[in-house]
This record gives sequence, C-alpha cells and structure tokens, in this order.
Amino acid sequence: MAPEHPLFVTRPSLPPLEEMLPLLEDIWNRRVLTNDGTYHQLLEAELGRYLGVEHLCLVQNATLGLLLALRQAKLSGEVITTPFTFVGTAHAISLAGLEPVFVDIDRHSLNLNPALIEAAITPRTTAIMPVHVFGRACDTSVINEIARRHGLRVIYDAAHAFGIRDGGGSVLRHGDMSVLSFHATKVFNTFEGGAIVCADAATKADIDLQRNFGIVDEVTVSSVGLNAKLNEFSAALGVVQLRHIDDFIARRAAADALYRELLQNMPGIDCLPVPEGQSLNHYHFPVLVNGTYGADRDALHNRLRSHGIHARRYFYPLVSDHSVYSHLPSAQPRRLPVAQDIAQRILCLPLFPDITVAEQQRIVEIMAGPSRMAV
Ligand code: T4K
Repeated sequence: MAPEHPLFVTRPSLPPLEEMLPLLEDIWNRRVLTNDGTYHQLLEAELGRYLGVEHLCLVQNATLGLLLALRQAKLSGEVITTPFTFVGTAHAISLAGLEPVFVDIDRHSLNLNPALIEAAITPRTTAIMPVHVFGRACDTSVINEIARRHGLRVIYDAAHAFGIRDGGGSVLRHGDMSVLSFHATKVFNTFEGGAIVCADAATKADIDLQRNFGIVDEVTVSSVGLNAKLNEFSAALGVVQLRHIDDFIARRAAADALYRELLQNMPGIDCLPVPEGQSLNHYHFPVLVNGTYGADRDALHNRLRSHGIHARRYFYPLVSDHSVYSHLPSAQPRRLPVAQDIAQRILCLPLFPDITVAEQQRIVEIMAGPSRMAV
C-alpha cells in the first residue's frame, strides 16, 4: 500500500519561516510589491556576487527569460536545440516566432552533441540554444567555436545550472546569454522566478526595459515589451534562500553520494558518471535502467509509484515527440536515436536537501525488491 504522504521527486527547499518574517513585515510596511523594488535590487546584486557574474536581470520565470533573451538577440528563422529538455525550452523558441531544430544528444553528458550541430546549420539558422541538463555543463568551448565560425548567437538554457562552475568560473559566462530558473522545484527557488545573465551593461539595460513592457518613463514606450518582472515577495525569499544555499547544495551532495553507494552493486541501474572539471549542484538524481535490470524503466516507475514514491521520467516523452513539434523534419525519431534511447531508460529518483537516509534506503530496497516486475 502507498503511504499517506508520497515521496515526490523533489521537495522544495525553504529557509526557516522566522527569517522571512522581518522581510515580509518590511514589504507590508513599504507597500512596494513589484516593479524594481528594494528586494529585487538587493537580490540582483547578491546573486551576481554569489554566482560570479556581472550582469544579471531577474525575471518572473525561465520561460519568459528565454523568450526575452531570444527577442533581445533579434533572431529570425531556426534555432538549434536539444529534444532532451523540458518543453519550456522549445516553447520559448516557438513563442519568439522561431523554429526549433532538434539535434541529437551525447550519450554521456545527455546534452546537445556538438559533433552533430554543424550538419543541422542551414542558411536560416541564427542561434543555438543548448541546455545544461541536470546541471551538467555543455561542451561550451566547441559550441562557442561553432557559433563563432557560423556567425550564430548562443543562448544557454541554464534552468538547471544554478551555481555551476567550470575551470574558468561560472558556466553562465558562456555564450551570449544564459537563463536560470528559480521555480519551486529547482536548487535555488523563489516560488517562481529566474534570471538572464548577459555580457554587458547595455544588454542588461535593454532586457530590463523589455521585461517591463518597454516603458522608458511615464510618457515613453520604446518597444513592444513583456511583463516579466519578479515581485518583491519572491525577491525577498531569494535573499533569504541565498543565506542557506551552500548548505542546501551540500545536503544534496550527501544524498547523491549515498545513492551512488547504495546503488553501486545493483544490476541494471546505472548512475550517471560524475563529470570532470565542473562543480555539480545535484539537481535531481537520474539513473538509467539497462537490459540487465529484469524490468523496464516504466515497470520500475510503476513499482515505486505503488509504494508512494513519485520518481519522474525527466525527460520523457522527448520534446520532439509532443504533437506540437513532432511534425518538424528534425523531430523524426530516427534522427534522434540517442535521445530516444535515453528517454526510454531514464528515471529521476527523489533527491532534495532534507531527504533522509531512511527514505533513500527504502527507495533502493524497493528498487532491489525480490520480484522487480511485480507491482
Ligand atoms: N528549461 C528547462 C531545462 C527546464 O527544466 C525548465 C523547467 C524550464 C526551462 C522552464 O523554467 P520555468 O519557466 O518553470 O522557470 C517541473 C517544473 O514546473 C519546471 O519548472 C521544471 N523545468 C520541470 C523540469 O519540472 P513538472 O510539470 O514536472 O512539475 P510538477 O508540478 O509535476 O512538480 C514536480 C514534483 O515536485 C511534484 O511531483 C511535486 C513536487 N513539487 C512541485 C511543486 C511545484 C512540490 O513538492 N512543491 C511544489 O510547489 O515541471
């Protein structure tokens, strides 16, 4: 029987409520609830420092952030991206009036395979939108070199990449822009939220304008902008979350290490290798189910579900298999064999800062259960 309280793939991390209260009282007193308020400005400054980036614009969510970034880059035609991502990546491209072109992923990183990008470039291609899936950094140097050679812009969907660093600093510095998500389910959350990291002050000023309807002053609107502002409640939560983020990530790292230890001798379950030369934030704990497990991924998913454990098949179905995209030539399954294979075998186990050792042991025991096919 499933327990009364299911164990979800994630449980949002929150700071102690008492730490939020003085900030809430302050917001209540000031009556400035949104539109570039005090906490918005404070969070932009503190996040820039924490992440090690100079120009950062808070936004209401990553989907709007990606849309703003694409519009800011003034693109047309086609944008090369990965099918192994959340549907928001391709939706942002489509909402910007552009066509996503799906390119297969690399079997080890699960990111866009840079070796396949050039063959997908056409005269209509204007940009590449790679995704640092599960916070595992893309091959940024090869992607940047291809973009330079072909005069393309690069906008990274960095929704999963909060705090990730490589040898040279934040991975968010790569490309023209990077877009973070602060959704409830993410490593750093502001209930809903996100940020665009860009290269210079002029781009930031333009994005700041675009996220507020293009309003320059009381009597001047210079462009057709969006409403993509982060409100003061979310910004204040971000300020308080930031005090705890290193602890949250350290606890995620401990849970990740425990899964690796508990699963190391389980036939048919492969943990993703730890990538070299970058930090990890341990957003999700994906495993790949292979032929020796004795059951397929969906049987394991169902088995866990029947015990109240809501593991998730991120990212299945592939974005390219959704009916809104499956008609595109680049979406044909035969063109995306690696992504198709991974989407059939991936399962993200529950991982969040306050998951307990007992919860993890129980999950692994169920996975190792006597009759793996039985539900
Ligand atoms: N690009 C990429 C690569 C992304 O992964 C995402 C979002 C985006 C762009 C767009 O970012 P945003 O515009 O959202 O900022 C979830 C999230 O809603 C979505 O943000 C995220 N990626 C995606 C990977 O996961 P769902 O539909 O799977 O979420 P949901 O509601 O099923 O939640 C997952 C589990 O989390 C639930 O089983 C329960 C738990 N949960 C969830 C929420 C919202 C909680 O315990 N509390 C909560 O408040 O999409």
